[in-house]
Amino acid sequence: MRKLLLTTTALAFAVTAAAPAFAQFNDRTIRVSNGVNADHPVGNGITAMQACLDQKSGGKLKLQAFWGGALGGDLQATQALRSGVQEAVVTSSSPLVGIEPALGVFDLPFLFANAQEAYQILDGEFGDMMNEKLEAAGLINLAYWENGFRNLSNSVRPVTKWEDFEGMKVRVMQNNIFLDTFQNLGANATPMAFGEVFSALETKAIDAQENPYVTIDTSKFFEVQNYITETNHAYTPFLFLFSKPIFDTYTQEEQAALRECAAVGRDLQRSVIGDLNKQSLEKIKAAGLQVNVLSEEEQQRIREKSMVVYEKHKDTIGADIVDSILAELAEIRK
Ligand code: TK8
Repeated sequence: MRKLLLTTTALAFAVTAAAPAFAQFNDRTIRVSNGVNADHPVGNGITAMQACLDQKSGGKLKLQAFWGGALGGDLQATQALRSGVQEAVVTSSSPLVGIEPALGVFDLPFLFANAQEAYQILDGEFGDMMNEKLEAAGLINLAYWENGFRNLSNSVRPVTKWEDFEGMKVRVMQNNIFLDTFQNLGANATPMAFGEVFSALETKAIDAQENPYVTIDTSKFFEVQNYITETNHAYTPFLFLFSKPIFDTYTQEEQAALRECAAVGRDLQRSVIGDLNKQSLEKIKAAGLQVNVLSEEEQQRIREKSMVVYEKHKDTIGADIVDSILAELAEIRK
């Protein structure tokens, strides 16, 4: 009897060991869209994430990236995820405040002083809490990638103090906090989807827009602008969102691989974006644009003038959310 049991166990082990490798993975094509172009640092992240998925799934989980808003803008693509007709999108948080108002906290002007603060908040309990809210809206945030600190470009005049914004037609993301931040500075702020920005700048329908240097470079905005002002007025995260209706049909192993590899892509993207922003700024200067860096005093003036936006939007975002992130930042800065 004992011999029979040993033989059976050995046989069971042999069968398991011989089971096809990656049996818990299915051949899947994962469409992931973004509004920026493939030469943006998001492209670096996608490449690193795919290499990780190849190793974990034996090549069964394949990312199919769509660039330049080919599958629609941030909000449109995100809605497609919620209805289960698209797998993933790398989107800014800002256009999604209609889905989850708490995301607006990231749009408060001058909230983060540097990227390290942002990473600590996003990758910690605060980011997890936000992810729970997103999951309740049918969205799995696999990781916080980096859009980055936003700077102004315009075609009409140098901006070296907030009064220079007076009457300037500035495109902002579809988000009332950004709208109020620029209206409060005297600008004529216009909410607009990212995909419409280049042609609006080119036709002078708008004078200005604001984005990180890598975006001003890779989306070619610098080709139709004359002035840059380094304002660092807000840090926007990218969300690597996955459709919850689709994610729930994946095996535990597939879900774990996607989460782990999105974090690998995040870390790679964050590690290169600093240098790529510097390279983009050099390219923008070489193209002949005049670059102004706001003085510390002027940044402080704009920061103080913008604080009214916190009060105006605190309740819409959630007073507990705003108080919590400000308390965490105060702790980090001690
Ligand atoms: C790209 C956008 C962009 C954002 C904006 O899809 O809309 O200005 O900064 O990166 O998400």
